Amino acid sequence: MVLLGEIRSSIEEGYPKQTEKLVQQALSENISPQQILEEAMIPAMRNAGQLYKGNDIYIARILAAARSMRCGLDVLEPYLGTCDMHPIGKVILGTVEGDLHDVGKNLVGIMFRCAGFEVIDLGVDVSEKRFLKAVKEHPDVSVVCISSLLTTSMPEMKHVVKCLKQSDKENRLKIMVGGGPITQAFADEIGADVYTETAVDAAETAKTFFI
Ligand code: B12
Repeated sequence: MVLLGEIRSSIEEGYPKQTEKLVQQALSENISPQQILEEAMIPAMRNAGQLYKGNDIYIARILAAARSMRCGLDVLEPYLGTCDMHPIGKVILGTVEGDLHDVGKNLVGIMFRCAGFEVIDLGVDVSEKRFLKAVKEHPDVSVVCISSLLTTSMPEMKHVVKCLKQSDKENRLKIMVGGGPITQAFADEIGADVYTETAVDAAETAKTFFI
């Protein structure tokens, strides 16, 4: 579909305003939000990542791509699900300290909201103290999602999981981890409860905790 191709190029080339307009246009042409996300936006960000990895584009362009993705997601989010119902659970979400990547984390947040969860997004560069404080402030939280995109921030993820487990005397929390370098083996090693490769799978898996 031509319009989906245009959204893809607009994100890859880093045009936030144009992305916003094109996503709006796609919605008004009754293209489903899921299709826009899965067939245009996520592949665009993945492709921009490959180009960046191969030194084919500069950092300014990847930043513009991430900004365009954010703008597109802001338009799409209200259409992705109905969250008027009573939330099925409360989730705390953040990218670990030392790591500023937020595109994947934001997608995780959106997928959880669409699946009917209330999401408390702590943002990026989140220390273990902030995770612990948020868990304490929200005694009804049952899931903590931790994201890491850098191999250098993986030890911090391990630290956060350890601190959360130690503080969770009643065993009420499910700790979910994810991000580019994270694997099932690493999740097992650090004692996380769940690893999934994608944001969609993360939200779907979390729903099973409440059934
Ligand atoms: C965009 C980007 C940036 C942007 C970030 C903008 C932003 N607002 O996020 C900028 C330019 C700022 C940046 C900076 C850096 N980056 Co960078 N970046 C990327 C890039 C190209 C894309 C990441 C992305 O958005 N992917 C798209 C999203 C949708 O995918 P995702 O994040 O993986 O998320 C999916 C899943 O992993 C999962 N998921 C994510 N989180 C979670 C959490 C849970 C709980 C679950 C269940 C699932 C889940 O769901 C998502 C969707 O399904 C990647 C390359 C790549 N291919 O990943 C490099 C990459 C991550 N960056 C890298 C590096 C090295 C850096 C820098 C150190 C570069 C530098 N020298 O300055 C800095 C670090 C800054 C910092 N302290 O964090 C390396 C990391 C290598 C490594 N081994 O650690 C990568 C892999 C590029 C590379 N190959 O060299 N980066």
